[in-house]
Amino acid sequence: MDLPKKFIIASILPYKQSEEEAFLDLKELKDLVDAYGGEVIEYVLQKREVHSKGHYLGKGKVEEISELIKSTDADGVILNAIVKSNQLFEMKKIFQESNPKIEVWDRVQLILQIFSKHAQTTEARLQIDLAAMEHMGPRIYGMGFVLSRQTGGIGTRGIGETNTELMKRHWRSQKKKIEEKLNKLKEERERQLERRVKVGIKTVSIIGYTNAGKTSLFNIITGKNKLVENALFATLDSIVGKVYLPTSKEEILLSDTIGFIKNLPASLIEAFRSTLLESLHADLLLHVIDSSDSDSMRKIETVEKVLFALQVEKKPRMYVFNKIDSIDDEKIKLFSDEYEEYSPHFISVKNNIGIDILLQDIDNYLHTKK
Ligand SMILES: Nc1nc2c(ncn2[C@@H]2O[C@H](COP(=O)(O)OP(=O)(O)OP(=O)(O)O)[C@@H](O)[C@H]2O)c(=O)[nH]1
Ligand SMILES: [Mg+2]
Repeated sequence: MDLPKKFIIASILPYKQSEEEAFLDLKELKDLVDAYGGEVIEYVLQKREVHSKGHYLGKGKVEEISELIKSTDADGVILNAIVKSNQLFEMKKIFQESNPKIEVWDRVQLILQIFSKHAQTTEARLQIDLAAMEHMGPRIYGMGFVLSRQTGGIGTRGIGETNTELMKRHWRSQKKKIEEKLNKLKEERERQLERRVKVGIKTVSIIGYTNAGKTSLFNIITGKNKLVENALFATLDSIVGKVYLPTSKEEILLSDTIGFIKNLPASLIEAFRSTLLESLHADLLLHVIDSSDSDSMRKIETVEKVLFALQVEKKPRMYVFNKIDSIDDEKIKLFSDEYEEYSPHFISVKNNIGIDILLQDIDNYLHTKK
C-alpha cells in the first residue's frame, strides 16, 4: 500500500488559544509533514471549544473536507490533535466516499510515521511499533500504519476491517511479543549502564526540543559525524561518545538522543524511556535550545514538562542556547535574565562560539559537586 503524500490539515482552534499560537501550531504541523516527506495542500480551521463525539470535527467541517478531497488530489487528512482511533475511523469512512484511498491521521500518527521512517536500530523500530499499537489500539490494522519487519507486521494488513475479534486477539499477542523483545534489549542496556557506573564514568546527556541542534553539538564535541538535518526528528536513537574534559583530563561520556515535541502522549514517552535511559541516569543534562526560534520559550516549557513526565525534573541541568549567530544581544540578555538559575550558556555550533567555555564549565561542574 502506498502511504499518503498530499494532505489536508485540519485544526480545532479553542477559543482560549490566540491566533498567534494557533498559527505556530499549524506551522509546526507543516514542518512535521515536511519531515515526513509530504505536502500540505489545504488548511481547514474550526473554531469550537468541545470536539464533536462521533467524528471529532463538526458536521459542517467534515462536509467541507469531503468536498475538498473531491476537488483536489489529497490522499490524506491530518488532525492537529490527539484524536481517539474510533473517531478517526468514523471520519475515514466518510472521507472514503470522496476518495477510497484516503488515510486519516492524528498528530501522533504523523509523528509515528516520521519516527518509523528515521528509525535505525531494531530497538527504535520496536518501540515505535509498540507506541503505535498502544495509540491506535486494535484498529491499527486498518489505519494505514505499517508495522516494521521486526514486529512481524507483514501479512497482518487487512484483518482490521473484517474481523474484530481476530484483530483484537492478534493485536494482543503481537503487542506481547514486542514487549518481550524490548525487555531483553532493555536489560542489555541496563547492564551496560551498570558497568559504566561501576567503573565510575560520568555521563552528560544532551536533551531538548527537536531541531534545536543537539546532534550538531554532540558532533562538534565528540568529533563524530552523526546525521544533522533541518528536519524534525532526525535523531531517534541514543548515541554515546567519549569526551576528554579540558582541565581535569577526565574521560566522560556524552549522549545525544531523540528530541522532544509538544502533544506527545504518555505512551510515546513511555515507549522511549529506555532510549532516554542514558539521560535519565546522567550526572548532568544539557538542555539545548534553538535561540533563534520565535517560539523558543514555549518549547523550553514543553521540554520541562517531558522531563517531569520522565521524573527527572530534579536532575541538574544547564541551558545551552544554540544558534546565537542568528539572534541579537538583546535576546541573549533576555534569556540570561529569564533563565539565570539554569546557568545559561550561549553558543553557536555553526560558528564554533562558546563551545570551549561550555566544556570548561561542564568540567568545573562535575568536579565541584558533592
Ligand atoms: N544557524 C545555526 N544553525 C544551526 C546551528 N547548529 C545547528 N544548526 C542547524 O539546525 C538544524 C538542526 O540541527 P540538528 O543538530 O540535527 O538538531 P537536533 O536537535 O539533533 O534535531 P533532531 O535530531 O531532529 O531532534 C540543522 O539544519 C543544523 O544545521 C547553529 O549554531 N546555528
Ligand atoms: Mg538530532
